[in-house]
Amino acid sequence: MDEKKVMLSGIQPSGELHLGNYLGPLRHWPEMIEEFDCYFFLADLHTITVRQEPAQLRRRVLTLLANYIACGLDPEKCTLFIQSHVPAHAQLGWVLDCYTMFGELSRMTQFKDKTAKHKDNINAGLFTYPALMAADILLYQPDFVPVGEDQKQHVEICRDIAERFNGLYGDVFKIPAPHIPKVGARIMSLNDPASKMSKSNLDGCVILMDKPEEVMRKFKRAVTDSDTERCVRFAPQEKPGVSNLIQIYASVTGKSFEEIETEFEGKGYGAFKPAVGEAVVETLRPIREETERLLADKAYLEHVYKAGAEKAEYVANKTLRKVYKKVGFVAR
Ligand code: ATP
Ligand code: LTN
Repeated sequence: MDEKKVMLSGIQPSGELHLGNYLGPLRHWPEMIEEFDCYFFLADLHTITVRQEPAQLRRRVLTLLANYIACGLDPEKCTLFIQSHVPAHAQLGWVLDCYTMFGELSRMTQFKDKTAKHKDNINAGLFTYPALMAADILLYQPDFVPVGEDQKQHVEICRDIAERFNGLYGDVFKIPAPHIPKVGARIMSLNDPASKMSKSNLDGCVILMDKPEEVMRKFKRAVTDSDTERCVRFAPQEKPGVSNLIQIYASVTGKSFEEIETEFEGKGYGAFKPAVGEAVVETLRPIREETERLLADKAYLEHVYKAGAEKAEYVANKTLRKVYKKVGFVAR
């Protein structure tokens, strides 16, 4: 019998992948596929909570899939799929809507942030999004859900929903734990270290597909701190800009904060910023090149997502059938 623990995560194809997405969750995924039974999906159903241009969404889904593979997610060793290809997500999503409380949804930080940003489109999907995310997770009975810090609240509400459902019907769902990396859990914007790196602030955001010149330009312009000592020291409260760069440098080189402080002792920010830029360029180069190669091979990408959907659907439907039976639906 296969005793491997199960792991699942997803990213929205709402824009191009950036360094925060990569250094936060994605970079750690390839090492997990050897050890766990892994499901990684493209959360396109979630993406339409914010208005999208259809042709661009289609393009982004394929780019994200190519990025996943280029980052080391071997489709032979894990299940890669597109959320909308597995109808069970929407089906369980509806059931869980009915076991999720208005009050708990109102407390979600992402809902508050997104409604502030998209005042002209505060739709019901944006509000009930955590119930769909709970369905995404619970269908596969995972032990862990690796995400960045900002998604922790959504994994917690997923646990609450699962416990509520299990409380009523017995042990239907495994209760999953969030898995948040120690370094890189929250990469901040390069031009505003007070807000997280995000697609919605492109200036301070390094895109995985950025050309080396572009990456270097962004790092050279990165906001550092206006303190007088101007030395490379990790102190997130006093020196948020430099500390963010240290986090990035530590993530891509594997060096500790102390080693980095020693390396740049007496050198100041002028030497540090391009060094971080160069390290990031070298990390991203093979990913960008492999993504471009894969995007030119549409037949292969199609093969990957079709095979992935089949594998995912088999597991998801098993859980969905159990849930339908528990709530009292008549089997077809
Ligand atoms: P947006 O930029 O629109 O806020 P996003 O960049 O947060 O979107 P998501 O699809 O919401 O993109 O996130 C994908 C994954 O990347 C999630 O697990 C999230 O926690 C993680 N993540 C996002 N931004 C960062 C960041 N700046 N640092 C670390 N992890 C991040
Ligand atoms: N909410 C996540 C994307 C997402 C997800 C999931 C992550 C949707 N469903 C299930 C982990 C597990 C986001 O916006 N980053």
